[in-house]
Amino acid sequence: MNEPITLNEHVKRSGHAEAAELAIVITQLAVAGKIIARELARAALVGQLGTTGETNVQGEPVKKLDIWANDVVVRAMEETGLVTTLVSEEMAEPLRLTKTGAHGRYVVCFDPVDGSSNLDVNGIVGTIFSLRKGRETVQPGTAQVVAGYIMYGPATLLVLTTGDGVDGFTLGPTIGEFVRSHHQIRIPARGRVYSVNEGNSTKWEPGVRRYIEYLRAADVATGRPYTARYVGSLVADFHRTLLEGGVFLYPADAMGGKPSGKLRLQYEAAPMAWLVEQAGGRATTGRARIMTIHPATPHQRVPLIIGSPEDVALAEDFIAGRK
Ligand code: AFP
Repeated sequence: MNEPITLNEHVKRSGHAEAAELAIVITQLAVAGKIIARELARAALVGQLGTTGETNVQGEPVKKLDIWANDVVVRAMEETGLVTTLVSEEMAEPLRLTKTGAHGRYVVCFDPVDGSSNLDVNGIVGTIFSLRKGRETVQPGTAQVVAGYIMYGPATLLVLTTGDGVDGFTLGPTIGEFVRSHHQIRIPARGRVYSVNEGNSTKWEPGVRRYIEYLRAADVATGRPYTARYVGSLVADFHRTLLEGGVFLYPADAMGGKPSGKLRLQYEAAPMAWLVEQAGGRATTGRARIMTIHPATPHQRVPLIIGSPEDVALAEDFIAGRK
């Protein structure tokens, strides 16, 4: 059993130079997470499921809860007085927060309800967030000062890094506080699970196809075949990979359609990349480290291979033709 410590206290004690400011922003993100968790639990009863009939900047159908949750996070960030700019999956253009004034120091990139295709089937979804300094709306993963996600599952769990390892905080439903439940998470060096949308396998490049075939082949000495797990919600698939090891892939669609994969660099791939690296893992496009990619546009997509260091290295070997 870990020492019972709240999220707020954990961040304040972190020794980070900007701990007091970061605690304000993270606490407000946590407040947004509590409000979203409550709404998810009752959405079917209050007519909040289903789509609005519109499509977002990615050309995907917009769910009612996507828009509602986006607004919750925007208002929570406005209240901090510290955030200059917001980049969200649900907003075509970055939003400048005019109320912030001279104290504004951070850009927040976020996906309010990631995995929203799971909403109508009561599946796990999450909120992903990432803080960078200044006002610039395109910055590499190495510029992050906070990255994390809130996972709305059987329990609501907030997982966070400020550059000093990865910690998880479970929302105590009766006390209404995020309390540290996972201290200094480390990803296993190697896992036994692979996670990928195999429905896309005919579109993958040959190296990715050969890698997945390798994982499926039986070989006791190397712990194969691996088991497959795929939720279709990055937060859920990443969280399992972080705790149990293995590899998650959303590769490029080499045959057209999605040459950069599907996932968004600034508010999906980069925050997960920093988290996994802080836990001892790796994140790559297959050819380049995710953390050092400079986005050309706020909503840029990127192929993602992420997880246990030995599994990700092997995937890179297959893609480079070394295996
Ligand atoms: P949605 O928010 O549209 O459900 O997309 C979720 C997501 O961005 C990410 O959370 C998943 O890992 C990935 O897409 C799943 O994509 P596929 O449905 O193409 O497998």
